[in-house]
Amino acid sequence: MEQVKKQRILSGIQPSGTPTLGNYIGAMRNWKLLEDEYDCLYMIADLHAITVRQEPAKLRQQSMQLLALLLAIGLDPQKNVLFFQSHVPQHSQMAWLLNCYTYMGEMSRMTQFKDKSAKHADNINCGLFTYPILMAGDILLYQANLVPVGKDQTQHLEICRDIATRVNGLYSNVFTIPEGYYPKVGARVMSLQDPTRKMSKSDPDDCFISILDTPDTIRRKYRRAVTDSDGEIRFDPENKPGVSNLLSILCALTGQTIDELTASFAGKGYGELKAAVTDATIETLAPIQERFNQYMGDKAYLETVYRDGAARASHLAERTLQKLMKKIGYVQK
Ligand code: ATP
Ligand code: LTN
Repeated sequence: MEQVKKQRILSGIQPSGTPTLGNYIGAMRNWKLLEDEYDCLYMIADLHAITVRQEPAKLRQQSMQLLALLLAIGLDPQKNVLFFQSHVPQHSQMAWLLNCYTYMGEMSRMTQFKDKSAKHADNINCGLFTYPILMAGDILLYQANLVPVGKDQTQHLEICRDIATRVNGLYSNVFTIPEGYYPKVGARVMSLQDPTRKMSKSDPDDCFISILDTPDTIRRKYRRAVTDSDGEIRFDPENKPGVSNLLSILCALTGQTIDELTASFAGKGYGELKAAVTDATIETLAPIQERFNQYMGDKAYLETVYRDGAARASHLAERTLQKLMKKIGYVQK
């Protein structure tokens, strides 16, 4: 029987801290669901991470932890290519080329740039500005069809499609135009302290649940999570962002719908809602944490995974890079 070629998937996560429940619900856990149906590459975006200042020892540790976490959520390194972005030099090379096909005006409209430059006013570097170009290169190098990410990445995906379409228009048939792939619930988990902003791993500690938080910490963080004063459990993100965020997290973790949940909490207080979210979170994270500790204890194995990943990724990336370089007019090596 003729084998149908699987569609390609690429996604990435930055080692800029320990992943949050937002990263897990919005992106990482969906990756596991896709491994049989698609040809998947998952990258630790360590080049992106230095757009914000990182402490060297911490960056190294967070990068290894992230790899162990990808394995701990169940990603099979045979079925998925798991690699560090910095180990595949084609990412930096592609980023330069694409820089020359992207306009300043397009970049200055990016909301993540506006948010991050406000947060890091002392370090508004050029990398922060051109971040989406590096990301576009990540995706286009592998001719990815689908990019599973949280909703906060929609604008970056749009710009990636614009750049790819522009390059295809100039040189014909260089890149596959990728589509975003978003989860139905939990595509944007909000901060526990300011539920009008997304939960982010580089924010202060009490704003997020980390995948590695202990049960006590999880309990404390939810207990202190911001709600409101009207006391009614109802899904209304505009007027009740805190309560709605807790409801969406619970939905995402239990698989129940918002209607089922609000019905089951009728007449109950926020304390009960928080207790339910706490239990569901602890239950979800416990087995991941156990596997994480096992992988972290086996550095030699982690090394074989990332070396093999980089070799496989680099082979694919080189093909696209050479294709584009030839079309641009560079002398072939
Ligand atoms: P940083 O705070 O350093 O910018 P981050 O927490 O935003 O990091 P990334 O590494 O940039 O995380 O993103 C990894 C993946 O997690 C992306 O697919 C992103 O869309 C998703 N993601 C990040 N935050 C959330 C969130 N609050 N809700 C749902 N998905 C999210
Ligand atoms: N910018 C992404 C991380 C990332 C990414 C990618 C995601 C870097 N390169 C390529 C998808 C595809 C983020 O989630 N903040």
